[in-house]
Amino acid sequence: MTMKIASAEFSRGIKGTDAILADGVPEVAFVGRSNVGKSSLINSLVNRKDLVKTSNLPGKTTEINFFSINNKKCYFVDLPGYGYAKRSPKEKESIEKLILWYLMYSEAPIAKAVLILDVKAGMTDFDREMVRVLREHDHPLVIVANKADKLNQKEMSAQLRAIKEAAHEAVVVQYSATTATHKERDALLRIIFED
Ligand SMILES: Nc1nc2c(ncn2[C@@H]2O[C@H](COP(=O)(O)OP(=O)(O)O)[C@@H](O)[C@H]2O)c(=O)[nH]1
Ligand SMILES: [Mg+2]
Repeated sequence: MTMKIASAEFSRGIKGTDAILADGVPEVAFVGRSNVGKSSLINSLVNRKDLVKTSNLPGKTTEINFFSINNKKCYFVDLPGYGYAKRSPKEKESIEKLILWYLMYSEAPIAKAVLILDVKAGMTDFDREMVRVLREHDHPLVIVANKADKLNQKEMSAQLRAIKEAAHEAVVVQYSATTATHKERDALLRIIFED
């Protein structure tokens, strides 16, 4: 698959079955709790400030948003963020259901699932559930421990160890969507696009 990202554009937002899922384009799925920096991470990877809307008001997106990378060499798929405290229980449930539907039943050709965490907060219960579901459905997983700029090296290694253990030794990469250099970004892209 692609590694150098030459173009990125919004394709479509979906709330359930849609023809885009069957067009044969491999998908890189970005999942994570609301406010962990998922949108910022995608913007950092495609080297754009505002491809994906970021906000200090978390939890606004309730659709699965598809972004075409290099004219449909692959899609970056931005899933709605879960765990936003101010949502009603009913809204929370419908978002979790949408995410689980996409990962379990949509038959999307998921080449890689990128689980984003706030490294300071670590793994939540639904993050653990995500890891379990991704494993069960053989979706290759990489965990991005984002907001690495917030911890010193000692705190970082303790958090990374705890995350790795909770995620049954999954691949965990530390990252900062705010401060990543081009070199760090390319290193993460290489991991995302490797088989
Ligand atoms: N310090 C720091 N803040 C970040 C980082 N990534 C995102 N943020 C901030 O976290 C907040 C939520 O980011 P956003 O990308 O909208 O999160 P999303 O809800 O997961 O899509 C925003 O205020 C971002 O500026 C990071 O790596 N370091
Ligand atoms: Mg977002």
